[in-house]
Amino acid sequence: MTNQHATEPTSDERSTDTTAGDERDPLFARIPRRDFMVAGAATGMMGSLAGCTGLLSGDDQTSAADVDTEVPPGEHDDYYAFLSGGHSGDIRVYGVPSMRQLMRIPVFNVESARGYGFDDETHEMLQNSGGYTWGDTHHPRVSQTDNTYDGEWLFVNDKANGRMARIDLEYFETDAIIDLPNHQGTHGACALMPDTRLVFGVGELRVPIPNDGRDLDDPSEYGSTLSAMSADPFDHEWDVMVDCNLDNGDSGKEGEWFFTTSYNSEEGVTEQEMTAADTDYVVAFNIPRIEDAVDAGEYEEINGVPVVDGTEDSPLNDGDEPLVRYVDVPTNPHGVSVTPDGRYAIASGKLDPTCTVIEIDRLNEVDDPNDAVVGRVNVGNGPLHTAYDGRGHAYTTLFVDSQVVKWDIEAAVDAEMGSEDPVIEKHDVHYSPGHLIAAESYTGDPQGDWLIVLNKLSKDRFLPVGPVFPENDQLFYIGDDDAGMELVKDTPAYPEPHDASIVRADRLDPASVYDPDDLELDFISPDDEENFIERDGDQVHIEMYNQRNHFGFDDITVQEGDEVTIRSTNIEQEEDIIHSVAIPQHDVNVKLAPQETREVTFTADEPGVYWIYCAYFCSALHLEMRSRLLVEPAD
Ligand code: RUQ
Ligand code: CUA
Ligand code: CA
Repeated sequence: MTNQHATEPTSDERSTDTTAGDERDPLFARIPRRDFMVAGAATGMMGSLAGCTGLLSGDDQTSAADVDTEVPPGEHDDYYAFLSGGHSGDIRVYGVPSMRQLMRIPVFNVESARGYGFDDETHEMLQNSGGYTWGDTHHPRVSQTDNTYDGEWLFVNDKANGRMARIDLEYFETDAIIDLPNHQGTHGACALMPDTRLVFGVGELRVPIPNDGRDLDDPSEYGSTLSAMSADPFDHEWDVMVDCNLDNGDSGKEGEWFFTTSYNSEEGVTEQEMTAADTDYVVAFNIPRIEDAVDAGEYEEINGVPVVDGTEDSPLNDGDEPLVRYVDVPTNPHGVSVTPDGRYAIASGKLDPTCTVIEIDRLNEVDDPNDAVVGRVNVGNGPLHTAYDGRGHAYTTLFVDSQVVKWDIEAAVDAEMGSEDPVIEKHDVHYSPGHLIAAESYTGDPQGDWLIVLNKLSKDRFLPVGPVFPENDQLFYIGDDDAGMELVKDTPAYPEPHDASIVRADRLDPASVYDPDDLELDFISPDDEENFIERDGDQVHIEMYNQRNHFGFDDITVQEGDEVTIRSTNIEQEEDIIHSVAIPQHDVNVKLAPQETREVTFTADEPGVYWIYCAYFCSALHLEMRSRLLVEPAD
């Protein structure tokens, strides 16, 4: 419809660029798109042949074989990585460095292996948050205490429907979802550091607020909001509204500032309009001041949410203590992340080859927020996201160049604006990386050993599987600054992971069996008199336990048209023995981990015999673990 932006490759260009890894000479295929000036032509070429266009000489390159990513049978990984599943709507749990996928946690999707969305509780949770059958998870963030992962919660956004979800990391299950009524598309997600006092969802798409039919074709009246939730209980507290759009977000480390990018300062609705200006914003929200405004009643209630006016012309932004500050940064910035020491917020330029460094303390000192910009480093084409190793280095993905660039943060502050000098090394990735994440990069103390780069394309990397390719999540070892970044693993991933959080394994303490006290429903033990079938009109209530190798009842007889509720408990004490209650042709699929109780309600609308079976292979007599639902015809 509109012209391709100059810095975005057309699909033809991109395919030329990314076939460079095959038998064609990678050097010459890639050279026009590569930035060798940093390294000087000679080292650049050598580096490129080794897959690395860094300042390091070829001799210093260690091969991947020097880094041990093998986790032998029977041994555990050092880290958990939580990857968002994108439009799969889930979270994937990997072990690092093995990159073995350990588990998936359904969030916004209905998922049959875990019975998620089938039992009454999870079904109602999805229904009560909009009733959608899918979501688009991008940014999984683990709760922190004192800027360190505490292993309690994981929060993630739904870019599709404007929601935020909370995952309980004791049970690795989604336990709450909030529908954010003033959002159409929640993109960024992050908690307020250092202690996860609030959780933020960043509203990306500008709409009329409230979006009730007013101002349909008057985009100047549209806005977007930053939504704040309390972590526990997980409740929506307030929104703050801006005129521009909001994109990614990250928190300062001191509980004061929260940062988002905005790529649509133009308030446009077409690609051309949204890329018209030379600069857009990093939007800096002063959280204590916004909370004071809420406490003082300086808000309008919209869709039941207190909405504070943080627009550029808001009276609340006049004077010495503005609620929201708008810092100009080059064209259509994307990621923003705060350095581990809490000093700087770094925004990636996306359509501009630079990352902008904002000194956070200065936001309270300067009259013009642009005076808080203390550095701008030329990193390469299409910078999207930045991660940290805790040794003063930043790692930024270059979507267009298909590289990761490592650079020195303080050198960027010392260098002239726009300089390439702070760049230390560039390494090819395969291909078109979005996010990257280093171990504990979002905390005050990154571990500095592993880095995962989440590539959008995986041309030529894996056996062909038809026209939909897997993503490629590439693992790098970054623990040796002399050797440079080392690519050690390609990991195919079902579409489409976006961001991730990597957490040291010893910070989590998941349960292997449910504690019945934590359940929503009362646990049923086999000795209880409660193992019963009860009828009230056409409502049948069944309480039963499961254990190897039988259900609480050998058969259950109901009448055609009855509404049947089965509350079922897995009374096994032994870990890893899962049972389920599956009923053919009734869409019943409840999964029960040891000591778990769930309930499911359905209508027995067709007379006949229906075998109730257990879908998890739980014992040698798993196939014999069954019961009959007998539906008698109505007369
Ligand atoms: S942002 S497109 Cu994480 Cu790069 Cu969602
Ligand atoms: Cu229980 Cu199979
Ligand atoms: Ca723009």
